[in-house]
Amino acid sequence: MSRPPTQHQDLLAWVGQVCALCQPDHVVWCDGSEEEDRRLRQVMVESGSALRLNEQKRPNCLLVRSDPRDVARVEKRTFICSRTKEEAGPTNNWEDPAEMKAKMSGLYAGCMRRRTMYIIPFSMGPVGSKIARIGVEITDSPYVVVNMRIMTRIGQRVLEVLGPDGSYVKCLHSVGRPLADGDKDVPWPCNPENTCVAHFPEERLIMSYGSGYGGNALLGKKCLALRIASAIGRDEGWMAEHMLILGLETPDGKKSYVTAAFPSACGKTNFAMLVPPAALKDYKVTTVGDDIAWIQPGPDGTPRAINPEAGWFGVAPGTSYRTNPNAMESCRKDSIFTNVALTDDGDVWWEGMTEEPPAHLISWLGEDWTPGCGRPSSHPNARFTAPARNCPCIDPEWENPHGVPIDAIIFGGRRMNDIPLVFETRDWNHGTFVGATLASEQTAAAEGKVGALRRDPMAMLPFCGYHMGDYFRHWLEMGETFGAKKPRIFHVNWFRKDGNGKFFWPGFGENLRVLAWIVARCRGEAAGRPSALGTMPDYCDLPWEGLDYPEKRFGALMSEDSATLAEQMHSNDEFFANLGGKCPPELKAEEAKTLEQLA
Ligand code: TSX
Ligand code: MN
Repeated sequence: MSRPPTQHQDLLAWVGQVCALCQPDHVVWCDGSEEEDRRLRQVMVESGSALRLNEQKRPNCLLVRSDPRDVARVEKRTFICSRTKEEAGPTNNWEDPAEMKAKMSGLYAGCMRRRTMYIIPFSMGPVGSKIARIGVEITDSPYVVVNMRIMTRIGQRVLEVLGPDGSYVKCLHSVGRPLADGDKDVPWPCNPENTCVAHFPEERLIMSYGSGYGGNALLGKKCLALRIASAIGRDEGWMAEHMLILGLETPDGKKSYVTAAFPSACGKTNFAMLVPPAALKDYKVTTVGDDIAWIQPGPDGTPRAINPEAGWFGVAPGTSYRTNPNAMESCRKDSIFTNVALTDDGDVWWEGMTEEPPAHLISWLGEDWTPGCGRPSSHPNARFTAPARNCPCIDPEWENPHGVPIDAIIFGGRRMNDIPLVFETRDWNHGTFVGATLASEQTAAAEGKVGALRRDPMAMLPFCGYHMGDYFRHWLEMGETFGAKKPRIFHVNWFRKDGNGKFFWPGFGENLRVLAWIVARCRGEAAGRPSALGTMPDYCDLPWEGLDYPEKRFGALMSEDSATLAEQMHSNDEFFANLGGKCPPELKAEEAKTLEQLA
């Protein structure tokens, strides 16, 4: 083992225990240097785990193909191991912490034999920020190290902030594929039969085994920054949310920041990096984050948000220069591509990247691919890992250690039939109710029926580290903490369809018109009309320069059908009842108030 670069006794003791348990051949403390990154990329290329892409077309980029059985987060094998089942709540898998640790220790025993163990100190949030948190991930996957280097801040500078006795989250990860003497390794080692991702919120500990993919393996993201951080936030009076953060500068030079939570497949990264339409180019959109927001009250109560991450781990299919040029530029260099297709000239391609597919590709499975062959070239959950600093619209304040002030929180869903383009909620409690009842129509048949409404409160269903009822209670309490400075809460729906099955709203850059109204409302500069759902813009309240959108069509897009919406309200009852006694009565009261308005 190289000499430990820290005096932190608790960390050294934990590393010692993990070494004894996992029995790696080598131990490397990651310093975060470029030299280390080059070396690890070389290791992956030489072992056949990664391909170097064309240096002219994609400088400093790798292509990795996972085992086809290891392509997504494993929700069924994700556990919240709080002391009691009651604390984890009915929407999480729970296992007794002692039993889970015993089970995982059995799996970890000797699992790193003939492998190298990497110790990655990382900061979620700008290094040294009071809002940031430190984690240390121990892993046997070089893929995890090179990804963590993009997605978080890693290395020696983090150990310096941690000092001899700072607190940190222990993150243990193994691909779960021990090698016996003489065994040849595979390009993507994993263990799908025994995959398990366990969280111990009381101990601030994460244990992950068997998967090398995304949220199962890059433990700073969903595991630390959402599941563990949500529990820390509850205890300490702040919020860890599954939200993008963006800045809007209006033509008068004023700047506002908003956060937004959307369930999957609603184009969250696209919205975070929205490009205003040409006729409205005096508006400027900048990005602070595309996935996670940590929001804390500043000294005067103002909610201030940081992005705990340092990169985008974005879904590649569907991303193009038309849908998201900023994401395309972000992954032009210094990026890692997972499960996308390889072009004949050493570049990448995925479904939706260009209108015309190349005549020949090597698919994510490593097989020859041609346009008519009937299989997708990339896995639908294929990803790019790209540094946020590469993003042309990155916000100048994105690394401000104090965060950015938040004026509005936006919830959104994919709702074909019932919900208007935008409304402002009545107040914080009503906004919490709207977030708590967030739902979206399914686009993939992976789980359940396409088109079915899937509930995803605050887009946090798979990411809340404790009881969802307690989480709603925490939201209501945060309203009091923020007091007069509390953000306004809005709901948007880009996906309503007309009688002909056509999308009412052009979406993408045109969403700026909605964002402009939201920000103007926060500044007291925009009118609105009361409705059953909240406050809505009239046609004349949105900027229409450069878009020929008929006023009548807008009327239909904004219409509310009382009967349909009332039925929707009643379908909340079952969900709330599922939370046992823990659904705050305030939320039921908001439902009753809305029903009254609809009557
Ligand atoms: O990301 C999307 N956004 C947000 C952009 C800032 N998508 C992509 C689907 C989610 C993964 C959208 N799709 C949006 C949207 O606002 N709206 C739609 C629906 C839509 C799709 C195509 C067209 C219009 C609307 N029109 C044409 O393709 C010409
Ligand atoms: Mn996400």
